Amino acid sequence: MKKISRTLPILALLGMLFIPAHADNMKGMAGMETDKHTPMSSHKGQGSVNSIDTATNTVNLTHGPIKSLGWMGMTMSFKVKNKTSLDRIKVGMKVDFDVTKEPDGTFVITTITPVK
Ligand SMILES: [Cu+2]
Repeated sequence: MKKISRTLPILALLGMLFIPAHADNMKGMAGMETDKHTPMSSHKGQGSVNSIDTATNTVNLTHGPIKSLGWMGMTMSFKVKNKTSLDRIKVGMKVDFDVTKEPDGTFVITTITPVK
């Protein structure tokens, strides 16, 4: 019994450390963070392409941290504003992209290009 009562609090603590990290980050993505004052500002990111959906103009990226947005690196999907920029990229490519926050709070890629 002694052993259990010592281990459980440690497990609970570990859970608290690991679970909220990504949840907090996704809150920022949903537009609940602080950059309301600069809604159309552009942020530069870099990542690799996991999938491209030309029917919905959506691209799934694993991107690195974007400091100007307070984002950690993660895998997520973005709408791409300029259809034709999807013609230049392929699954597996490393890409540079610009992302802006729309008035409705969603994040949209304006330009996406292969890393030179
Ligand atoms: Cu993200």
